[in-house]
Amino acid sequence: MTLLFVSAVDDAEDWARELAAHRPDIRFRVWPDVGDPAAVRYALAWRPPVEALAGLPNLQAIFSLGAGIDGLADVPEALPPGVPVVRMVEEGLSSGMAEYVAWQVLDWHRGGPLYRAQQQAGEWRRRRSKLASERRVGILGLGVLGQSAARMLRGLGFPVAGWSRTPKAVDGVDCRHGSEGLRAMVPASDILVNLLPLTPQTEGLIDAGLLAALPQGAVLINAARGRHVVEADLLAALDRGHLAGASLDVFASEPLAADHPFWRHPKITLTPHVAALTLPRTAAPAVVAQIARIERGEAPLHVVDASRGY
Ligand code: NDP
Ligand code: OXD
Repeated sequence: MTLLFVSAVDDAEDWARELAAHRPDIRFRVWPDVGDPAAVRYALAWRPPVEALAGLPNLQAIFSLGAGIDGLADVPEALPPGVPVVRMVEEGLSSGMAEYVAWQVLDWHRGGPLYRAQQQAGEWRRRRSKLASERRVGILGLGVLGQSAARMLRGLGFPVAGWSRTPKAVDGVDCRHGSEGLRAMVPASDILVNLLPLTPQTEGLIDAGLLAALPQGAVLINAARGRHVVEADLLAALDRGHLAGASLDVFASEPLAADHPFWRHPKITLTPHVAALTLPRTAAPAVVAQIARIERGEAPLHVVDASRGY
């Protein structure tokens, strides 16, 4: 049985080694070296070329190399009909994202950007800081990663609210859903964290209206997808002083163009789409567990629902 690896950006050697450690019987092939097309049962893919997954008569599942499925959804013509697409859910991604969100929330909460600027200027000035319990964090998206971040922030003492499409109950989190829930949560978020999937419903959600509804001096942390944010609206909200800052890990176009105003904006902290990386060491056991489910005749977990778009 063969697993076909199709990605120009992920490390095939790492994946081959980690998968072999758990399932030495799985033949690992890297596209375009497909071998016998009839032997290919699984694909592990990110942005596959249109022809990569065609002509594989026994393909049973396509595992996304990312938690987001835009790397597959953006190339629908490459996905053979009827084959389930499975999102990546694995410990490395969940804890990586919780760490990134906690890092950024704490940095803004404790005045990191201000003290770095003071250090540059050689200025000794002590500022009063709030307690974590006085800084409200709202999370857009209460899925696998949103809940992981929420747990970490609760552990640090922040009051946390979260927003999802359907109703949820998460211990210690003020759970909201639907448009009413969004209207209630945003004005009560001193720090707003975006962990939504990119769908037609969520694209451009973070626009001038939503940003204006945040409290004066709020901060935006976007670790989901760049196209959730209307970039010009974000710049305007920062420049007129309504927002104190933004941490951005993802951008409408990546890599970010060298002349993009985000690079040198004094109120923006920028990272190059590294909030959470799929790590072969922790992700390979997750893929192997999904394959074992399929082999037992069970449906894999975290299958993308095409009608919802995530
Ligand atoms: P999940 O599918 O587990 O969670 C998505 C959450 O968003 C769910 O709570 C869902 O609601 C909610 N949601 C979806 N659509 C809507 C909507 N229209 N209105 C309100 N809520 C909505 O995804 P993950 O948590 O695993 O991943 C989230 C995203 O994080 C990924 O799609 C990807 O874009 C991004 N990501 C970024 C990384 C980085 O390094 N920057 C790394 C990994 C992921 P419900 O619970 O009701 O279904
Ligand atoms: C992902 C990502 O979706 O890295 O996994 O953004």
